[in-house]
Amino acid sequence: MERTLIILKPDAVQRGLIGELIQRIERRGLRIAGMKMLWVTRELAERHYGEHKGKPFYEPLLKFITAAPVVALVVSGPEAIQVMRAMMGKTDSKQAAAGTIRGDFGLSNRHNLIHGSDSPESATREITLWFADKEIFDYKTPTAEWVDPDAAW
Ligand code: D4T
Repeated sequence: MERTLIILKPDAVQRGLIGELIQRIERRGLRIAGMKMLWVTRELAERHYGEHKGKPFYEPLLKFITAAPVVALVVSGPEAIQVMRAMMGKTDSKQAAAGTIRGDFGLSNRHNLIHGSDSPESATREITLWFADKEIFDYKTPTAEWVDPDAAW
């Protein structure tokens, strides 16, 4: 079982896509283990996107992610990191395949609707950065074993 940090970015919230995007996550069979709305501070944005400091898109990216509220989720499930990355599509929404979240709703590299951790190491770091332990819930759902009988739900 894997956990990943998902952020519905300010463009998704502004465009009224919170429900649509969460519905896709639930329909896939993944479990929402934590969820909250927050207005990202400059400090949190800098810590989250630290690896991009110095790149030309860094300042515009920080300005964007702090411009309006976001919805942050911890999503769990078998291979949740890769499953979510595939559902999101390529970073540049113009290149993202139809059927993916970015490919269905986006046209921008920066305003690309959703963030998902890209590795187990990133997921651990990002979940710790965005969520307190008590905000993450470990619970069972009766349908999980019908979604994937081989997973350690
Ligand atoms: P995130 O981290 O938001 O899920 O995006 P990705 O994992 O898909 O992409 P990334 O880390 O390479 O980029 C982080 C963030 O920066 C924005 N960005 C990226 C941008 O505005 N211009 C660019 O040229 C690139 C490469 C989009 C996502």
